[in-house]
Amino acid sequence: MPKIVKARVIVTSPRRNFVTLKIECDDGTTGVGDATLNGRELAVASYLAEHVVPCLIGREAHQIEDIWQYLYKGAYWRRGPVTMTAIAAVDMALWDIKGKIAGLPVYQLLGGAAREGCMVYAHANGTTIDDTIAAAKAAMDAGYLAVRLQCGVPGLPSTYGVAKHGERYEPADADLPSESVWSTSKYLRVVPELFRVAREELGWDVHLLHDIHHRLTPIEAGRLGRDLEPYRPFWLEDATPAENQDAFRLIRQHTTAPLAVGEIFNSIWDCKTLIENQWIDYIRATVVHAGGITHMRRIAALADLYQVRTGSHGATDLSPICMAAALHFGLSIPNFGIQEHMPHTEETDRVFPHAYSFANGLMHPGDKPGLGVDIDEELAGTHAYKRAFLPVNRLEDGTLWSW
Ligand code: GCO
Ligand code: MG
Repeated sequence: MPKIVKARVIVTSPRRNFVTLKIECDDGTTGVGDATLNGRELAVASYLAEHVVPCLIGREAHQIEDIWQYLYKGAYWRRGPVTMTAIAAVDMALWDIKGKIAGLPVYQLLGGAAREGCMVYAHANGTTIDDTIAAAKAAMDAGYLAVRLQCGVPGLPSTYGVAKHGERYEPADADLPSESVWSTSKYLRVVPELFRVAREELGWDVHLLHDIHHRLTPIEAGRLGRDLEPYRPFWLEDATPAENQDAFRLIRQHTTAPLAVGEIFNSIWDCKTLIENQWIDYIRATVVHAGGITHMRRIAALADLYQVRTGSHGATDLSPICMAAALHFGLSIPNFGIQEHMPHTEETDRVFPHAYSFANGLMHPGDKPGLGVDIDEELAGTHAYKRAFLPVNRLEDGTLWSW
């Protein structure tokens, strides 16, 4: 039985910050786990280094469940994004090790492939509706079967989902949080028009998604859902904040547009009421922020009882290690729905060489033993950490709003 002899935390910044846990066993096997929490990276790095790594040394690497329970129950302070991201990193690294020792890709250990690949959705962001449609066409030409549409809101200087200087979108861009301006009434006017034009220009064979990023009240979300129903959206994401899970009951009463939520959830308790009441259709929790593969399988199993499918978060602030883990997970569960895919920068891909691939709208984790992803530590060492924050959002009168 391999014993853990070393574990270290690697912080690197190939165009954006990533935190990685690397675990090493006495037989020389190593495993990697993503521990990145965008804008709060060093909190997880220090939680791991000071409070987790010392507890791992000497443990049997194969005892994934016991180690998970030890870190969860043993901390006394359960849940929360920092704790659950740290546990996720350990969990991913241990599945990676188990796969390498077994000589099998992780999805085989999870029950084998339940489908040919994981359908992924691309991002189409544009300042205008026309730009957004052009970006969606490019994604469809590249083979994507599903596309998320976000466009600028006339009258607002910047919009969620739309990069300022034509760069790839995924902010964490300033030494202190930058500020955006928001108007719900202006936003609610443009989105139905975006979807109307999209169906006209893109046809009906492509799945169209939209992310509201927690900015509406439940009744506003119900109205938007109704307005979009004729265009058959695949989902409306994060319609309203979900700390109060009951908020989704109200949205459900007003629209049949499918609802997705959960990219900021970190445990099964965050989604229990939503799932059991069938107030959502897709659960967006993901491996890195929700306790790893072990806990995500528990969430998926609960969701499956209620015909809720997965639609895991997969923005570029989640490292390629999380992407690999999400694909092994998604390939093996019965109720996979869709997976978000934003390609990483070349710099990031070089630091994290990986076996997963994209073809014909689907992604596959590859057949390398373990997760099929690694970290090039030497290269990682050349990209120094730089503090970066997510933006904050204010209404036009200065009121702080959800970003
Ligand atoms: C998404 C998300 C991201 C998040 C980001 C935060 O749907 O991809 O909403 O864009 O804002 O991952 O770190
Ligand atoms: Mg989102």
